[in-house]
Amino acid sequence: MKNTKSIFAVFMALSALFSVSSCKKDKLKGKGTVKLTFDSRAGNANFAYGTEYTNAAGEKLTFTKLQYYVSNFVLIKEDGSEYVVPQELTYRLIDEGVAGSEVITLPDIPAGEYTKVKFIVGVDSLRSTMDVSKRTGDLDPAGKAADMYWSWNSGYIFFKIEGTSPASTRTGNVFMYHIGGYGGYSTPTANNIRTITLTSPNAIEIGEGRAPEVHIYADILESLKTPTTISIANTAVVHMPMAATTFANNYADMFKIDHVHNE
Ligand SMILES: [Cu+2]
Repeated sequence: MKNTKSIFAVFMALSALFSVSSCKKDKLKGKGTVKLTFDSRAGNANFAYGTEYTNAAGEKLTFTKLQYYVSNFVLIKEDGSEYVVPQELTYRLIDEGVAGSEVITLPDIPAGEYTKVKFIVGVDSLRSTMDVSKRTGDLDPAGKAADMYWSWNSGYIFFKIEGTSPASTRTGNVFMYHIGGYGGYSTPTANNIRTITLTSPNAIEIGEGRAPEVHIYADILESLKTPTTISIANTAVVHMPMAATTFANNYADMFKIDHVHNE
């Protein structure tokens, strides 16, 4: 029995070696798909609704809502050359309450080894001001975006977190941070779009017959700190673009590529 097992183990190890070396010999060619997974985290822990965390201000808090927009993906190779993903494919609302919304599959990427992923948190001003017929799917204000749209100033909420905290002085101990503002209103206001460029720890190998997965960590607690520590006791509610800039600066550094599965 032991012998059979070890022979099997040797066989598995050998076949793994062979598949690795044959992969390396394969030239990346044609076009391929890449999958980006936005995995919500709370510091070093997994993020979940109903779990109690402590923010940088030392306050206990529990989340009931997490939704944010990502869009305008660009894939960058080592030499700096870029592949800009067709814009209309890129608008995605990541909703902790909707399983699968955190996985973004981008098709038809020219083959190659990519080392950076660039995107924005939010919806660019051009798309924000387009006719509603050009804002479908995750951007439909009468559909999926209904909860992420300020009808009073024609703009999307880019990032929304809500929950409860004993530190909140609001009724029901609630906190709610609704961050938006694309900077293009008739009266000047904040531009809270943030461009994020992530460097991958290993090359993302894209090509025909491959489907690499880029596993991105989104540290939600980071949106409440660095550069500015948010205290729920001081600020329990934000829902105006001007007041939201602090948060936008905070969420600008909440993402990182933790690892890549090259398959
Ligand atoms: Cu992974």
